[in-house]
Amino acid sequence: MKAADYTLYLVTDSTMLPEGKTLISQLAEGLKNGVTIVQLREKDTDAKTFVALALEAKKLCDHYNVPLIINDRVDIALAIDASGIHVGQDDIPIPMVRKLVGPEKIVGWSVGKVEEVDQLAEWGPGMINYIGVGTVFDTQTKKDSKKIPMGPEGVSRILTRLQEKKCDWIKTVAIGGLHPDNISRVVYQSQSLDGKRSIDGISLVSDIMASDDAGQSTRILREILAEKSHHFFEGGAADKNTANIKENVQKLSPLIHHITNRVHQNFGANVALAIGCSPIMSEVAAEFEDLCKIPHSVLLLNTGTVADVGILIHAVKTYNSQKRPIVLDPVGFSASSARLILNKKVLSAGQFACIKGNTGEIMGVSGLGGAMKGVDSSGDDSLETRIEATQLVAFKYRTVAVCTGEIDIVVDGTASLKRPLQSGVGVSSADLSYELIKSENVPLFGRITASGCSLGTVIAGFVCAANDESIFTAVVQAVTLYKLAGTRANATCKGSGSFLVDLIDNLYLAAE
Ligand code: 3NM
Repeated sequence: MKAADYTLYLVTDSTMLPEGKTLISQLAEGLKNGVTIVQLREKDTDAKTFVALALEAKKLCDHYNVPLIINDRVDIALAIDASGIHVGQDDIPIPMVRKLVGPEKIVGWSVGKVEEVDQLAEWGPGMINYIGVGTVFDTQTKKDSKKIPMGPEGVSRILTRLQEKKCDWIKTVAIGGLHPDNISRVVYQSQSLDGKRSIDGISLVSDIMASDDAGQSTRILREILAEKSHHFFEGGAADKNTANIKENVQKLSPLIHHITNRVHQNFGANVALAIGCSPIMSEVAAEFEDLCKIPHSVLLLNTGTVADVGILIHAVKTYNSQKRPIVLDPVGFSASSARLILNKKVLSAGQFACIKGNTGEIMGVSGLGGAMKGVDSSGDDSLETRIEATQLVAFKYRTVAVCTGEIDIVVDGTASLKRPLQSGVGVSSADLSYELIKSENVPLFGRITASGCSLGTVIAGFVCAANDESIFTAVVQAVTLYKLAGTRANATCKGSGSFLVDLIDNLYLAAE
């Protein structure tokens, strides 16, 4: 048999079949339409029925020259001469499995923690062929699972450790809650930090097994997996000329849907209007779909007021599904454990065109740690550390990351939007290009409310007036414009009150 192809790994489950379908009929549809490897996973079936099913499944898999892996039951795998065996952390230990099945069979292991990678590295080559990395998202399929969803960020952590431990013999599939609405970004975001490894495929159960049309579901999955790049916009908001972004803001008047804290709402609306955009403030989930379908709409998601996380996630999914851009401002990222949990859930829920924060927030999101005093940054990190953190955020979330401070840092993590399967993206986190925006120190920014949040408003307007390829330029231009307006307001104001008014005036004038 040819070397296993892990691109689309189907795990069976006979408890979720639609009426009129059998496990074998669903499997046949899957194989006919592009499933590349199959695992028979029957948790509550007696051995005799399992063997009968396995023999039928094997006949079908052999016909398509696709490997059949048996879950858990080494005896059945051997009895029917399956291609391999898959075991979890609580099953027969891997060295015993390998001893039982011999050197030729494929051995797979479920992995959810980096320490488990250390273990397989210790065993060395010849023990495990691939790992199922999960659970990525919540899944209805494995109801008894105690695993906390790791998100694409968790998958990337596993891939990074595989690289650090030089486990080049191990293939990887991501598993858990994978469906057409999230697979593209899971592949896009799941990368080792050295840029040399992505996942080798995706593994799923319900999307095919519970489908009324398993053939069509498989074809949709294969189409998504065949795409080579990830896109933030459908159709593009504007022409490709990056020199025209500011002009496009005026021309298109983007609708900036703010989900933001109360302190920011009024000021953010005024900033949006000053630069030629239309603001709307809404936390009403029922209208998100209508809002994101309005031409040139963009979502600014500011987690400053701890809102219902379900509403935030719904907003992210809705804007992602319509391929409309989202700017995320994870305010006070780790200021309290409630905020930390909420922000992590939001980060895991979707693809962001831009993630913007102050030093404390960006340090927190990057994983390098960061001191937060309330929602204000209280770290005194060096410029090098701040750049490293911003690069990590840009890389991990494949986004344009902004770290505000005396010198603002903007990093392009979109890496030409390339979305490789089975090979790395080709650039490491430390390779990502960045721009430093130096400006006069304006302490008055810190003496009015919501000045940082309102930079998010300007970024959202500019991102929306750009297109897939020019998000980085749009963000740099937005930050530059905001800082310029601040510097000018600082020169004319009498104190913090008139600074606020002069800032609006100068945004209006600079955006013209
Ligand atoms: N293993 P669905 S999650 C079989 O985390 C299995 O190791 C998991 O089902 C793991 O595609 C899972 O329907 C179920 O979400 C995946």
